[in-house]
Amino acid sequence: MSTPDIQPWSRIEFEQQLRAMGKRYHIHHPFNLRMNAGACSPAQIRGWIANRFYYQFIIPKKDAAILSNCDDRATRRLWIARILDHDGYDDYQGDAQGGMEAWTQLGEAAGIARAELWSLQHVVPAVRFACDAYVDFARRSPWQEAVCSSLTEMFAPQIHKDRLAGWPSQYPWVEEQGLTYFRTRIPLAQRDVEHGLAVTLAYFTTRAQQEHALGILKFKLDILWAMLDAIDKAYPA
Ligand code: AHQ
Repeated sequence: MSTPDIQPWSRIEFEQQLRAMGKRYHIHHPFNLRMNAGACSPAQIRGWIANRFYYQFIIPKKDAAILSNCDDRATRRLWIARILDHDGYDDYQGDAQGGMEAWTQLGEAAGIARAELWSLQHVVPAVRFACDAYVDFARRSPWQEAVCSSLTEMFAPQIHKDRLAGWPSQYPWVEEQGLTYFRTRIPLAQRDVEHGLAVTLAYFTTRAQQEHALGILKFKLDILWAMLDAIDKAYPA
């Protein structure tokens, strides 16, 4: 007897299911909880900045992989903004400097020189593997699946707001202008999630496809979680 076709979730239910995955977001990781409580040492903050730089470093490659797989011009016209947001555009000054430049300023504000950060010398193996797995997923997956994996940013505004609220008093030794990245990322994340959700809710339509989308999001949540596992182990004090 064939299994009864399970009804697909409505778009509202599907979005609720996606958002319920937030319980696995790395905002709940012990390292992030300690960071948010002001309990990280300067070495742990610097280690986190230097390792998370590699994630920022691969994002443009990940997004270029999605573009290279995408045959829909309207999507590419929107998606290309993500690369410019990170690599910069026009005169590369002010907000046009790009997220990687802002993250470099975060490093300098915490005492990590530009050349040291960009050397990637501090990136621990498991962070590199997790980030490279994200790029590889984007290269080999249908572009809509890779778009779905970016939806971990549904939960990102809060994690940036926590840093903006906490770091000035918890980590006063990090110069204030270093926090620019967190401030500028919030509206960009909200814009990107709006587009990513529209693609995801429209593409995954059967119940099996919707469950597959949850699995894709779990994969990406695990990437973020594994990065903090590795950073936590590499910087115990
Ligand atoms: O700074 C982040 C960023 O630019 C992105 C792009 C997006 C993607 O395409 O997967 N995800 C993401 C995230 C950024 N910051 C992370 C953080 O904790 O600061 C969160 C991360 C995400 O939630 O996926």
